[in-house]
Amino acid sequence: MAITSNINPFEILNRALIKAMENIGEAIKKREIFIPEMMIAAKAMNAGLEILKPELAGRSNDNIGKVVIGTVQGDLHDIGKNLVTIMMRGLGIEVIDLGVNVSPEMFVNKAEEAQARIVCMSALLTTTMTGMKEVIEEFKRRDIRQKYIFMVGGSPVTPAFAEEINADFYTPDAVSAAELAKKLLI
Ligand code: B1M
Repeated sequence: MAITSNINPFEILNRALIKAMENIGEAIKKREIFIPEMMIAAKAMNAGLEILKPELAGRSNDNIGKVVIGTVQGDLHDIGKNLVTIMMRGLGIEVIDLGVNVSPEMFVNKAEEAQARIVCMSALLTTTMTGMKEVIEEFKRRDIRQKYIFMVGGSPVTPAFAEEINADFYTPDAVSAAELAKKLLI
């Protein structure tokens, strides 16, 4: 309905879908809703994203480079990561999406297998964001840290945290992540 009414897709995303998730976050804090409701909301959000996907992303046929992306170990939040993936693909970046709860070993193995240039990590929990450091440490242990550019994001992540864990770039949202990745790849 909003799409056929020609409402800007980014307005639909920011003012309806993301705003709704913020409300859900507030409601759970106040104990007005519980985990099952939060799961229903997340399902609805991912379904909404699927519908909005063609409107949000451009339709580039270029293939400007490879990125692997995942939500770090112990973390099941995938909506932000999915949004980053949609935006990057729209800009002609080949994105290998490793899903959620991705171990450091999996990040390394998949990045090497794909010969990716950028490793993107997402975390939504203060308890799991430290997993980003473990991923970078695993690349260092295998002596391949310098081959890759590390980008991090997710609501608890900050530029200071990115610097502390030796990531290369922090971006606050999916659009800036995709635009930066494009700049880095071309
Ligand atoms: Co969870 N959860 N959750 N949850 N959940 C939060 C994050 C929370 C803030 C809610 C709250 O208490 N107010 C809180 C975290 C508190 C904290 O750590 N500080 C929380 C908690 C506590 C939990 C559990 C521990 C609850 C429990 O079981 N007791 C549990 C943990 C499970 C686990 O992961 N092990 C849990 C579970 C869940 C569900 C499974 C029910 C569900 C997720 C389902 C799914 O993702 N498929 C869920 C949801 C939906 C949320 C909220 C409501 C919404 C998250 C979301 O999708 N937002 C969230 C409250 C909130 O955020 N206000 C909450 C929309 C999305 C577009 O935003 O992911 O931030 P976001 O992505 C943004 C940017 O951050 C950025 O781009 C996007 C915008 O363009 N971005 C990147 C993200 N990744 C990036 C990577 C980049 C660059 C930018 O570069 C690589």
